[in-house]
Amino acid sequence: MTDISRRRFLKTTGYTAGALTFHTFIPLAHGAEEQGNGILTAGRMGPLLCEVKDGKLVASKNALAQTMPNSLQLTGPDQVYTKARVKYPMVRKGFLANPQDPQGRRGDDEFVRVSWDQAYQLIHQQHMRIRKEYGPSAVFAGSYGWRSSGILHKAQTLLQRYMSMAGGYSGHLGDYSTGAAQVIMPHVVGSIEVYEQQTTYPVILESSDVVVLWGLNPVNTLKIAWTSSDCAGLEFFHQLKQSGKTVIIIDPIRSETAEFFGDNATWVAPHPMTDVAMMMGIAHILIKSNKHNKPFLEKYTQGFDEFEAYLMGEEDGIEKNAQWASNICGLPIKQLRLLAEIFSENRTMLMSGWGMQRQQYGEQRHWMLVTLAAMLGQIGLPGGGFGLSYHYSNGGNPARDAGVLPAISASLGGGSSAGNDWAVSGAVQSFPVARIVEALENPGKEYSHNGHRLTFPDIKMIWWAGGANFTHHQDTNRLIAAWQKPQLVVISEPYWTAAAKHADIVLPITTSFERNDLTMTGDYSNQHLVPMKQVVEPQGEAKSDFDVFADMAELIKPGGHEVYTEGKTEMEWLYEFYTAAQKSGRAARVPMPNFDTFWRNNQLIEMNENPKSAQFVRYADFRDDPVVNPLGTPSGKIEITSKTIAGYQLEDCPAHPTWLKPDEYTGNAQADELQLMTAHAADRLHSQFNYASLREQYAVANREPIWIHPDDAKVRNIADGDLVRAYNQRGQVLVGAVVTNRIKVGSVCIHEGGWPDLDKQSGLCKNGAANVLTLDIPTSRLANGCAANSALVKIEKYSGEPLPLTAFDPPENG
Ligand SMILES: Nc1nc2c(c(=O)[nH]1)N[C@H]1C(S)=C(S)[C@@H](COP(=O)(O)OP(=O)(O)OC[C@H]3O[C@@H](n4cnc5c(=O)[nH]c(N)nc54)[C@H](O)[C@@H]3O)O[C@H]1N2
Ligand SMILES: Nc1nc2c(c(=O)[nH]1)N[C@H]1C(S)=C(S)[C@@H](COP(=O)(O)OP(=O)(O)OC[C@H]3O[C@@H](n4cnc5c(=O)[nH]c(N)nc54)[C@H](O)[C@@H]3O)O[C@H]1N2
Ligand SMILES: [Mo]
Repeated sequence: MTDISRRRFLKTTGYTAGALTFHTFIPLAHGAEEQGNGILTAGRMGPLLCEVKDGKLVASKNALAQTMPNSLQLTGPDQVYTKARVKYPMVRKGFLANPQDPQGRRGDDEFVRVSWDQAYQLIHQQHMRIRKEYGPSAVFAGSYGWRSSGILHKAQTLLQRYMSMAGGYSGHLGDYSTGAAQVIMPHVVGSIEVYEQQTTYPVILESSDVVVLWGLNPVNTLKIAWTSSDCAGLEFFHQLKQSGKTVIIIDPIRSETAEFFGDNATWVAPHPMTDVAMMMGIAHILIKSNKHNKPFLEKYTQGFDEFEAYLMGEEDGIEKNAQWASNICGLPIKQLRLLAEIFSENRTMLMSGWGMQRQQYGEQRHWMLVTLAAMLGQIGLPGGGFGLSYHYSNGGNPARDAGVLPAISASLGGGSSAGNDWAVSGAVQSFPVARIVEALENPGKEYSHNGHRLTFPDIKMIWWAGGANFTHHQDTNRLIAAWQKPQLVVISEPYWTAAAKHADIVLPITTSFERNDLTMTGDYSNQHLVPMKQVVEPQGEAKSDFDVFADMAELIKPGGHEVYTEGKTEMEWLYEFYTAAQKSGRAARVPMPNFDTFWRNNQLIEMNENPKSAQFVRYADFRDDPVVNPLGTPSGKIEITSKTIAGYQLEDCPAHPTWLKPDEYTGNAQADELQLMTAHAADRLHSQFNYASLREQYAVANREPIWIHPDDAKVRNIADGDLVRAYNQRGQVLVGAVVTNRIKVGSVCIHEGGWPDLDKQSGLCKNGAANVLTLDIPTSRLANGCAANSALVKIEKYSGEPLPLTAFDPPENG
């Protein structure tokens, strides 16, 4: 594991200095003949074939040929038929009794079934009252989350479209995924980096000697994509394994990816939250051995000298040498030396995930990673440099020449808009998404964000559609307290999530299997256009978000329904979107049948390969001529020191990459405290499918698993399979012990996404939701990103009452 040696590197990875392996990436097959076997639709996990018997969905599976299995593709029937479905509109009893001045507490009250009309009227009256009394900024419709795939049934956009019609709303900035990276990267390299086409997978297979997976678990995270997966990323990692290239995995957890690579990769396990120190140690070694690329730094970067002075201790008297780094990250000096040597002597691609920037001072991670890559001098060369999206939405799959679908827009009249959901907003005011509880607690408070002074709105109403904020947000107990403040909370959901159970009004929404839609696959590749066909009838009284908000629009003003829908039915919208794609397809020479034929065919359309796109190398233009092709930074170069950030004068984000000691990490833990990691799970998409039968494969003692190192388990007398209580000053959860060498000693992991299920008496979470324990702080006042992976916990064998799990039970009468 951590104890790597030169010999082991050579032996296990077939590494020979300067060796080149040539591989051509083979695109996946169409799988067209299989499509006869079922109804074709799609989800985040890719195009799906659905088997229906007697009007019931009995199985879902991959519709594209694939080498790597994807468990999430099997969840179709569970998604439709789980007992956790919301069947009818429901209202909290204390709210229904007096909507203007509700009694009882959200989360503790009973629910009462009402008709759709009653629910609509209740929401409309209170919404209009609140809007009139407090203005549009009092209505929060940011509604972050991973609603289902599709270009019409986009929950947030549809909510915001309705709210725009009603006169505006408060929205959000950024996301939970890359909150820190997407704000710091524009200062450093002039673009957000995290959602952009990477140097392609074929180029990596052709040209990289060494591939470093720095906090990257693609075997899990490539099971899904934001649009719908084109499934090329998993295939790429399969081929990378076959290629015999040197693969180094830097992660406190021996992840599913590390298991998959087995002897074909080397696992290096630093302490969590210490990568910046580790990278600085490597940087120091490079300078001392004169292996940093001075001509590159001179020509393409700004402010290396200041950084070097800091590294050498001229700023603070502390030299960031290998010994210093080793003390912090827990890796032997000789390993840091070996990494410095391997990185600098070979064509090396530093691929990085995002878990390590979802931490306090998360901005520093990728800033330092880019700095290290700049010192290696390979940015812009085929197969070298760094990449921040290889593990996400198939970021290295080459772009196709495609007919591209537009999508419904949040603004009226515009009809449709292509592009990024996160950016769409008719918001009158917005705040960084992960600061929601801080906002609820502090209406009107000023705070700084990316150099600006902003003010939190005074939120009186929340409508959430398409997100699971009770699982995704940190410090659940603090959230529950703040959640009592608004006068009205509405949740649109297919399922009785914890957020639904803490709402005033819950509306039953269809799953993607119960409505018609369209999607592209591949956020960057646009590889396929897929019909998302309705597979079964809606369950209970479920309606689509589109129908719900169209109905609500009619109450704003007579004729509002027509305005909202622009007079088009579901199928008429799809026809229009498809026709627009057909038009752009014509320009790209993609043959596309007319809509009726396409819809009847029950087949996806594969877009044309483009040999030039397949050879895309990120930053090649910049490297070629930095004067003609400057970066979008003030200097046009890579900013290792940023005058802009220096000007913000932030203690928690200084002018160049800096090692900042986190509040809660192994370096300041008490003897009995452990670092909590909350990685993304293999068999879930966040909280989605926690109710599914896949859970039987990972739950331990019917709770979320907690990974514990044998040494940490032994001193606490915990055995594999035991029920364990994990706790800190913020809360406590019941989890099942997985005692394993696959995690760094001193750390534990509870995967994010378990549904909160708090026991009414003790407050103990019976399902083991990680965020009951996490810290709700901003990464820094530069980005205000989510810092979920920053928490210390204690654990003990559980000896109390065995509490029954109720996470997936609907409320009574539900
Ligand atoms: N501790 C910790 N916390 C984290 C993270 C972490 O690493 N650690 N990661 C963070 C990250 S990166 C993210 S992106 C967030 C994810 O947070 P979310 O995106 O909020 O998580 P999901 O569970 O995917 O929630 C989607 C919700 O939408 C509902 N839904 C699906 N389709 C529809 C639809 O058509 N209409 C409506 N109305 N609802 C629908 C689903 O039932 C589900 O409840 O979590 C964040 N939280
Ligand atoms: N199956 C599945 N796929 C998903 C998701 C899902 O929930 N399930 N979520 C999707 C979403 S919204 C997102 S944002 C992405 C998330 O993608 P990421 O943010 O990259 O995923 P994580 O699992 O949080 O972290 C990746 C790896 O980083 C490691 N890590 C954590 N802290 C540190 C650290 O301090 N140092 C180092 N070196 N490594 C560390 C973790 O152990 C983990 O193996 O995944 C997407 N894909
Ligand atoms: Mo995310």
